[in-house]
Amino acid sequence: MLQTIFRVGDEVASAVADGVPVVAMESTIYSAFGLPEPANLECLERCDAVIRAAGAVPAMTAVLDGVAVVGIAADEVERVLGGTTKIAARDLGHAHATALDVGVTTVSASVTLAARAGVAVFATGGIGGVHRGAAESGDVSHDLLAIARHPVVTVSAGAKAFLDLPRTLEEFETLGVPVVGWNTDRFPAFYTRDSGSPVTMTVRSGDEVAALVAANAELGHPGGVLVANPIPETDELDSDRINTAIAAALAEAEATGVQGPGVTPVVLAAIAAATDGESVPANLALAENNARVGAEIAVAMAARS
Ligand code: PSU
Ligand code: MN
Repeated sequence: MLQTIFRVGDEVASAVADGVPVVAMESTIYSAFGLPEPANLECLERCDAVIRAAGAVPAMTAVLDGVAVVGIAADEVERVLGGTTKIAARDLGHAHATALDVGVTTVSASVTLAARAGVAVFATGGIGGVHRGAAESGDVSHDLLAIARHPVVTVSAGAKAFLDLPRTLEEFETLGVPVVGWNTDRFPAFYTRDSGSPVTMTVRSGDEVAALVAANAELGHPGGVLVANPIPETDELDSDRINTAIAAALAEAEATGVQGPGVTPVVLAAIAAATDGESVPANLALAENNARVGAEIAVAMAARS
């Protein structure tokens, strides 16, 4: 039986102890589940660099040898990116009990572990949510409940583009999660800046997010916040083109009969193929942009405490 269940990397542990801002990151998007090689490593390096440039410390989460880690070290990155088991929050205990070799963490696992490590901000590409046809399939990502449960600010470019975004927003309302637009009153749709749905709250700086978080804590409103950060204008894809690609990708995934956690990789690969690979640089740009905003928020939160 393994003794260690949870480990915080050395650099991240000292940063947390010293009040240096930290930004957590997941590992699923940097694995083959999220991005093809070599774009996955490039994406991680760009996110890492932009967080450091802002004066914060990046902390990727993953499972290694059954141990849930916050703050993967440079010499562990290759192993993590090669991971082929996707780990949501509910899988962490089993991964430990069975001494899983490598597990790549989703948003739900990452916010759970970030909270456990005392890390207040988490940046990703897009979160999971309510799938189209969820009334039939019941496929609603645990990401939503995990964000509601843990006191962590999640920065994302909306949710995965091929979800039912209006229903995802309704679910956040039910769960009591503030969904705040970063310099926008529109909920973004990952590859595009406007999903067609509005958000009811807008923030314009890291200080505003830090003030919002402090106020909710003081008022006893528990859980996290979703900061919806649109892809930069210069990297946005054409919405007709991407929507056509998404429709085709979903049809392709349905034809293969894939279900549950296996759906995303199949759909993302089909979207990349249908956009002649254009979706991949867009994905990198939005992930980097989220890491930048996450760092700004983490710096502002650290300055308040
Ligand atoms: N969005 C993407 N690519 C991904 C994911 C989200 O564009 O790979 C991953 C994230 O790790 C997210 C997870 O937490 O998918 C949600 O998976 P599911 O729908 O199986 O809960
Ligand atoms: Mn799911």
